[in-house]
Amino acid sequence: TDPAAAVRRRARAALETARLRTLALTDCLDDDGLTAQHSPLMSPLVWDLAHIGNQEEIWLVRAAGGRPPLRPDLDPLYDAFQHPRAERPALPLLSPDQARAYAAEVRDQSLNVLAEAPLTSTAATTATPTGPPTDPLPGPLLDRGFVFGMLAQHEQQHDETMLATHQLRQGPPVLEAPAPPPAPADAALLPPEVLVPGGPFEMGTSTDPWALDNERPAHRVDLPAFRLDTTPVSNRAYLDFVQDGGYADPRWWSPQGWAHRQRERLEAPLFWLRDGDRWLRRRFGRTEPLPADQPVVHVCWYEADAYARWAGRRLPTEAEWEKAARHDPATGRALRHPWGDQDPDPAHANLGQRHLEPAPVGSYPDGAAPCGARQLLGDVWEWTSTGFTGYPGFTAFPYREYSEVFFGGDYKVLRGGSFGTDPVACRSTFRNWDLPVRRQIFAGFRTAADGPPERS
Ligand code: AVJ
Ligand code: FE
Repeated sequence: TDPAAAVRRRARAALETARLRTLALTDCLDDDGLTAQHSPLMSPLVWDLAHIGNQEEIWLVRAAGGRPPLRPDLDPLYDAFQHPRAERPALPLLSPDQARAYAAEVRDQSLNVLAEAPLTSTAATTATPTGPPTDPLPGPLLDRGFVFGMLAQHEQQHDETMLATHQLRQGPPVLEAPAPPPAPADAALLPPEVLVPGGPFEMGTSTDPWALDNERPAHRVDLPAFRLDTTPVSNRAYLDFVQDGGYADPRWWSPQGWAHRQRERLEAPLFWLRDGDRWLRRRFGRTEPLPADQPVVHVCWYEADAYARWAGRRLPTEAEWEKAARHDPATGRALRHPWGDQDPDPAHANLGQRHLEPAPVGSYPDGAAPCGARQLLGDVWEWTSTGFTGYPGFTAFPYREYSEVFFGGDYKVLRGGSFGTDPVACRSTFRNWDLPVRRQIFAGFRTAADGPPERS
């Protein structure tokens, strides 16, 4: 078997899967729905669509493929750093039909690059100097198909952002998906927390060919024992916090969190509605009873942090989360996914927008980690206590604006992916980040506590 052929097959499938999803998320609205701004936090969907094409042109067609530019005039319009989201509707953007045609034209070129590019390079992908986007870096970009994986992940990340835009949008539902399966019989019997014994583990990766720069390099981290919730915090548990007056008691909140709660008058997660003594939620255009056994979603970091303090616990650090999700004490190895190195399938995790909501807590026994924790991947992104920074030895690749410009700790790390995250953009090393006030992402959390002291 030819390893380059296998890379080409995987790359083509990942690009095609992403494009089908992009089109499904945009073809379901008319031109007004695509050009409107549904929230000041989000771009018009037609911006995401053309930006997906433009990034693919810049990195795949030009930088990796060495092909001439198609539409260099579009670069400034679709540069996320030149125009804040709130200002994007006023730009002279491509129309929906023009954006679709542009993305399709770029994709034709990409498939030519994929067919012709040499993919067998063994060049190290970890430590490559970063240049401006005009610098061609075809060797490292093409190594084991990295650039194809990078663009498939980029498109899927924007698809998840577009899904969040759909959730913010007012109006009748346009998205459909079957409900997730009910919780397995043992969900109610699970211990509330698992113990992760102290000791070193391998954090990050130097070998995963499609891992992004901020996941690199692999490094040893030694952690004391800790305890971690077996599952994400449920709506039922979170409602206890709400009904116990958690939003009215500054004892549970960090000073910044309390100031934010006051300023924004937060009373409950985003999209929750009180109806007498019942709680409802809005979900993709429908209003429905709050499902008590699903993970809470649409909470900001400050809310997660306050809940944890109320519960007498804390958020896990990013390193704790990754150790729980990867470390196999039987072998000492770091796994790619909690269940092992196999690609995710529907029995492992709620990923890929197969459902439009999280599955009940305790679901997916086949996806459990060696420590016994469930649903570490999929369902909801999980806030950690850690500010986003580079690992020791971090090198930006291929551009500083993917992650390096967000380092410094203002952004909090989220782990694990949501029901709206595609498997290509989800693994136990994958790092997401957002500001501690953000609630429109599909984020929940689980809590942790210091473990029992080690016996020596
Ligand atoms: C990794 C999800 C924080 O959407 O802002 C997309 C991904 N970067 N285009 C974001 C991203 C550039 C990024 N997140
Ligand atoms: Fe982007």
